[in-house]
Amino acid sequence: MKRIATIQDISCFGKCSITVALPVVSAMGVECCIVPTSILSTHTSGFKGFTFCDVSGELMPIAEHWKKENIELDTVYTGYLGSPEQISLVKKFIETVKTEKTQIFVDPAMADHGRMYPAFDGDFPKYMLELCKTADVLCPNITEAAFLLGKKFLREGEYGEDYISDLARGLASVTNARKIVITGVKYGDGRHGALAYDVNGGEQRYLFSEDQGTSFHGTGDIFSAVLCGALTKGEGLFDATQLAVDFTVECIKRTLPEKDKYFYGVKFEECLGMLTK
Ligand code: PXL
Repeated sequence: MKRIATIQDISCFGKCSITVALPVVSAMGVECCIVPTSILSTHTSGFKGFTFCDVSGELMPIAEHWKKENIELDTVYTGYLGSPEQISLVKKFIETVKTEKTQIFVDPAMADHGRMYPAFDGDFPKYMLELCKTADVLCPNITEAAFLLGKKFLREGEYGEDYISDLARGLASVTNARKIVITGVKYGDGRHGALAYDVNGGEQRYLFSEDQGTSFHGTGDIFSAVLCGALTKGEGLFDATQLAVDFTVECIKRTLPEKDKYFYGVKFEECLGMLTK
């Protein structure tokens, strides 16, 4: 069995980060070790007065213990991190636990729809970029890719294929990542998907499904978890990306009839069967 360690927050309510990574990765038949960085009462988008408890002081003791026990990881997968200090601890964690065969997968979860998430300021991308530099695989949405590169964010309707592929190429030039997937790509023609760029192979492909005309919180985390699980299992970049696109769209479709009730996160639970196959 392959093994992933995922480092993210636990949002007790809200279906994102660890509470989706663990079931998704497990459903794919990959062992998932969880390393929580913070515990929040809810995620930070759409809720007021959420609690936040930083537990990242445990990161290095966990890493040191795993190293002593020779626990080997196929992939380290990072998602939402609560502060620049947590980012720097995560870098140390990775240095401690990684071996030659460990793949580093970074989802720089920090922004969407042209805006930073509420807990972050405009300096945050510069810290996140430092973590991205340690990655083999990067999976930002369009906003995150633009902010990491200090480029102007363009909305759907304002950008074309050149803008998206320039983001991917830009990230390849400022990091060592060899696989770059940019999510949330829409051209206003009924398609919604991602650009996958295989840097070493010099090939990029757009992988699409049908746009459902709305967005839900947590779908970026679901997309990353599927992509990370599939790549860890040895799936090729383009097939892995297509699976992540299809699964995410399926989750959105399931949730649409109760759109307002589930604004905080999609009904991914009802779709997990698609991943166990
Ligand atoms: O889905 C990304 C995410 C994860 N964790 C927390 C968040 C968010 C996005 O807002 O607030 C705590």
